[in-house]
Amino acid sequence: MSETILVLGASGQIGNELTQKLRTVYGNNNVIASDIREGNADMMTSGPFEIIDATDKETILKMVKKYDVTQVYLLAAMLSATAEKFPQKAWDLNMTSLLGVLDLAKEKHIKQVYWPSSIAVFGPTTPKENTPQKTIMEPSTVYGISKLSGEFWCNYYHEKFGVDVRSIRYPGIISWKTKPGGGTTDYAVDIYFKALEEGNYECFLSEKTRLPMMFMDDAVNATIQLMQAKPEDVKVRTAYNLAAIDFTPEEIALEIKKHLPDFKISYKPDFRQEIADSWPSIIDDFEARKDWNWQHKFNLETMTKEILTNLKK
Ligand code: AKB
Repeated sequence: MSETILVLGASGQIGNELTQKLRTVYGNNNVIASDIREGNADMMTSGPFEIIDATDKETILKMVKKYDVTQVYLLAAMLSATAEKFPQKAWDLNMTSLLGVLDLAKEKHIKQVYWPSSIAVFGPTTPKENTPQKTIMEPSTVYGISKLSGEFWCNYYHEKFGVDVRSIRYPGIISWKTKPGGGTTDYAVDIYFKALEEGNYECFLSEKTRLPMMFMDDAVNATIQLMQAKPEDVKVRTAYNLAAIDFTPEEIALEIKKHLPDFKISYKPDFRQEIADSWPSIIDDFEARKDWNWQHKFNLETMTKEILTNLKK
């Protein structure tokens, strides 16, 4: 498949690993990484890199023309916890960047767009378990409001202008190569680092808070699989529910203890508890599995082993 891809927000948690994978799939020179700040040495040297503000449509267009870009992956966003502190900035970043890229597709400068949504589109009135694709959606966070609005903008551009935009409602994504920043599910990444570095972790969520989660490798594979699916198979043009695992802080701590028996966890819930309490615990992703054959590979046990083995190196 010959594509030239521009990744906006390539230095972030998902952007970093997605860019590396896209480079192995499509060729290093066919994947242009970009961010508002410089990336790590590997990203800057393994292929083209440009400094781009994702809200600056004119610069994005210049880069699209410079490299003959066919696809844009827009990963720049402000996550749930930070967005509660800077609501206006979060809305501006999350919405302006999306509308700019959708316009470039509408104007036929690019052929395909990927934009991530999140489980944050759901709210306290949503059924918590086996949350279906279509259900009550009344988000109570700024981030969730921006993601739900974004989903409907994607659907609108698809219906009205034939824009080929695809999206996934990511659960909490767990990685060891790049840390997330400003999210509510970040504890499930921090806990591994702290377990190895300090032998203990103070969790900002309570022990019984169950949330939907996924290992980074699964998230990256799902994203590329959705983008490679035949257009007629992509039946959901808001964003797909996507699930892999779900666990509580207590359960992840028990799993870590199997490798590090002295590890200790304590709990001090803060403002992020209310955000977590408003989200589902277990997602039903029937449509993604049916429409484009989604299957996850990692469970809590295999993910923990993989992360701790790599972090110990
Ligand atoms: C967050 O916690 O804000 C994100 C998300 C679930 O979208 N990881």
